[in-house]
Amino acid sequence: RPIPRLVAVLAGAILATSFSVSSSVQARELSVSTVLSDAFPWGQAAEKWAELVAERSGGELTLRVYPNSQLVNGDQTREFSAMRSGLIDAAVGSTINWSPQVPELNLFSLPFFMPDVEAIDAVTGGSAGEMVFEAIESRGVVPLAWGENGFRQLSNSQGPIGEPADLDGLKIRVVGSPLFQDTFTALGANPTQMSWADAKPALTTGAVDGQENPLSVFDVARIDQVGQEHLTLWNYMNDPLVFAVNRQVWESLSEEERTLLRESAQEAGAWEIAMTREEEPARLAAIQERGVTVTELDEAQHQAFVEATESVHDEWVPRIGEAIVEAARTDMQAD
Ligand code: X2X
Repeated sequence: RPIPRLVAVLAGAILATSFSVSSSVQARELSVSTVLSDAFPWGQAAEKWAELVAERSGGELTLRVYPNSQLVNGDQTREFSAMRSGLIDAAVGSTINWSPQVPELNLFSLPFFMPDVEAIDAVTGGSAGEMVFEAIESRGVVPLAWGENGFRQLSNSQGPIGEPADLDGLKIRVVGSPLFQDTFTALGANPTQMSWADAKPALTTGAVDGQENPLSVFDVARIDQVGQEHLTLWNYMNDPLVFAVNRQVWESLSEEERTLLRESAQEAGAWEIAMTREEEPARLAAIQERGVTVTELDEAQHQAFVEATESVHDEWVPRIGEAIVEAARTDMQAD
């Protein structure tokens, strides 16, 4: 049976050729840094990305997630620099933690600037979002997609906070750029910058009185167990997450791999954003069941916080860039 045999040989040769072409770039593993583990939506976003990439590349390209800021020895504000320099291949990182190196990212930390998820979506999906991605790209890192850590709420061990005066003299743990120092100083508090790794111990010993984080973080990390009995829902800011890759790594990938990596990041991000938002009501209920008192602000109380933090806008809008802030305003109005 010479003919079928020849066909089989030819088919084999074609398969072998295409196999060697697709594996000419050897199976490759990229490191992905996150601050929070997969006990949190943030870590789950990175794991989802890894899962999709492994599946779609048939194992040719894989992502290995390193949570708890371990690739930067716990110092989350160095994650961006480590990714830029190639110490880390990729990351799913918070705008807060990257803002020391990318000042434009402080856009999201302007107090009371983006009031709800519609505003966040209008900005990340609008022209301001594009400008922010360009700002990241101009600093040697390729941004691929958005995720979300969530609206950050204020907790403390001392008493309910319903107006700026209630923050008077409270020691509040903050992270990120000096913008947070300015916000909490403007509110009359005493802010202290420290990493997430140091935050829980500092809350436990009472070295600080309070902190701010999304409900998912408060819930999963059981912040109520370290004396944080009072929670104020003030939606003062939301930190989006950004999926990104070191530029040299990006350039070393094939067009196919880049598309795969980007589309998987976009899907994982959309999935995580939806989940984070859906879970919030149940998380709030769980937190309340544990005995945490929850304060919601009425319009006048909200306005008092807005006015008390106006100086932060005056100080930071020029550093972020008037054009991006203006673009964000337009994006939110168009929404
Ligand atoms: O450190 C925090 O507060 C956290 C976990 O929310 C961030 O990384 C911004």
